[in-house]
Amino acid sequence: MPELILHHYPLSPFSEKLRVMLGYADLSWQSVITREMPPRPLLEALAGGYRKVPVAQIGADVFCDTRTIASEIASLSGKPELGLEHCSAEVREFAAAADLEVFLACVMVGGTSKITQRVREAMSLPDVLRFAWDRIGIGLRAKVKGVGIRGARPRVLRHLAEVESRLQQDFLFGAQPNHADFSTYHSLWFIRDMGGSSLIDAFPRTLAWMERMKAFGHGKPRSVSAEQALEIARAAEPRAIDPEHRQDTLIGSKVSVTPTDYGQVPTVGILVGATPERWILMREPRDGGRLHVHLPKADFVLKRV
Ligand SMILES: N[C@@H](CCC(=O)N[C@@H](CS)C(=O)NCC(=O)O)C(=O)O
Repeated sequence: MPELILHHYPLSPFSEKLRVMLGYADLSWQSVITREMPPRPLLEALAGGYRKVPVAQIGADVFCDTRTIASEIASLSGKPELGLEHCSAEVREFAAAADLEVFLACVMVGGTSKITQRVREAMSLPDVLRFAWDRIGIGLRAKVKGVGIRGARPRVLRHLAEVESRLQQDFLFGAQPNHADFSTYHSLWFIRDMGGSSLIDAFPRTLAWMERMKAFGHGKPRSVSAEQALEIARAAEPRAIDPEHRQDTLIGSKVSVTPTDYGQVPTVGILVGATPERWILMREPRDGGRLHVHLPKADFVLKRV
């Protein structure tokens, strides 16, 4: 089985969600550092338009969105609790709020001078300006408006109070972590570890849980270039799709799949699979090869092209 390749960048909270998950899963993986904003031509060749990060790849199968990637990590590691499809409705609801509303609130709360300094260190001055312009554009075009600047801090504090009261055991839903712990961790990591915020200091159980999460580390990453990752995809065949996942009436049609919340850039391809949780599109990048791109159904819309 080829290793999972993660396309990510250091400051990205959703990438941290998966890096820590890979640590918990104790997996070896390959790491491709991508830019903080488009253009990312080699990643675009793989994911076909999908503009968010992280993206993962196993051979010629490309996985968009941390929910889809987490299911792959769950199967690779034999830890089903990492895949949302194996979690209860309560866990799924908690993770969904943490990954969207709380994340957007934390990004607003996290806009500290320390974050600005980190962004400045990671990029040249022209790129800092492009980055700011890019994120303003994402915000203006977003379909979810979140809680707004004034509502952000109270929303984060309400979330922290909920997390604190949940932590009667070592993890949010019991003695072992599940997907929701990782969904909750990454935004708090962003404001505390990246942004230097002291907001969490008033929540001792949450602080101790963050340390437990951090202690999982990042697994065993090995750096590869984006070119090598693309070559690995070109040299591989996408994995076979179960006949029961080839029953959708649109199988064989050209479709687009687009996020409905923010970063609404479509991925276009031939629909070759549909599971209860995901769409699978076949794409043939210009320079050869055949890829299967897996995108979640939740918070994405599929249209016939
Ligand atoms: N629902 C997505 C959210 C991913 C997301 O919002 N990622 C941020 C970075 S942490 C992003 O893509 N920002 C724009 C960019 O990097 O171009 C997931 O679970 O993967």
